[in-house]
Amino acid sequence: MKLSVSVRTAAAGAVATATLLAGGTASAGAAPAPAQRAAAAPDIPVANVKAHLSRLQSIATANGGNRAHGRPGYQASLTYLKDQLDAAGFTTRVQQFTASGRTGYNLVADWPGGDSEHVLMVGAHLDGVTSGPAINDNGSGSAAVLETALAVARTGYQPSSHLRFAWWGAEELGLVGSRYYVAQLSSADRSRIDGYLNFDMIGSPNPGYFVYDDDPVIEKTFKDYFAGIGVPTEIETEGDGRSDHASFKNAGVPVGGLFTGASRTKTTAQARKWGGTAGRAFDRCYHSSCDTTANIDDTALNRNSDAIAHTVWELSQ
Ligand code: DTR
Ligand code: ZN
Ligand code: ZN
Repeated sequence: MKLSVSVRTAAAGAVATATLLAGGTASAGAAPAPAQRAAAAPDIPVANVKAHLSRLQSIATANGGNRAHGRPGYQASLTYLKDQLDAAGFTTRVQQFTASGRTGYNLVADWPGGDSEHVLMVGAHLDGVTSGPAINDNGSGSAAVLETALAVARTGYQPSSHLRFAWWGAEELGLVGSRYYVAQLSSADRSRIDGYLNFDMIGSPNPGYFVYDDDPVIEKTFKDYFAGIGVPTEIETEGDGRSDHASFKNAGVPVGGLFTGASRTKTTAQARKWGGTAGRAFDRCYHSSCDTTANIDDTALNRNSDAIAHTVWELSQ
């Protein structure tokens, strides 16, 4: 499956429509279709994303202090998201699996409509470690993906691609939930997935702005967004194989994603371009009990949430 992009410019002005073509090839010499103005993604209210994080924090507090695989806090987190998605009109399903002797769950939410032969998937792992509420890792990605899905519903967005959102269980045990999901797909269903976008730690308190360097079309879409808001980015080099995009990449699906950093230390050069504190980890609370709602940089969460929406709209038109 190869992603390719055809960019058409409208006769009236340089409005380019980026169309994600998966596998298809435009027939040579065909008259360009009339350009349509690309629908612009809505702003994602960071207050809404933070409200989801507060709920996830409360869920952890009420369930032994964590949202880990096989624990009550994970189930309660999944129920919170599923209720929101059901109310917004998504078709949701909970996929069950076993890991380390405990039952795990993936939450998959399809937005009705779009071409079922061309699916764009957007995901984040919903589980955390047992040591704390896991708000940056990975409440941040889960909440931003949820709010992007809710924005699709709020705006009544009807893209040409079919949109599928997913929240994975047991990522911290070794990408178990996403591996299970991919393994359960028929080869036909796997080939219908044009791309998978992964968001795992996107609100780190001493943030960097990293873009996965996997599929070039997806990477460019993210990098162009950040360039458009004047934020320099770097290629993500730490995460290969360390989050759920690997489950899809290993199956030949084009992948991409964003990351704001974990336990590695921000350099002086990085602090110069991004601000924050050189010589300090991007997230000092990575996998620790202090990964709470206080462990989030609102600007990074806001920028990445808007980048997610922009890229979903851009790649699904
Ligand atoms: N979020 C971490 C996995 C991880 C560590 N570095 C990266 C870089 C890019 C994506 C993910 C990661 C975890 O779930 O433990
Ligand atoms: Zn983790
Ligand atoms: Zn993570």
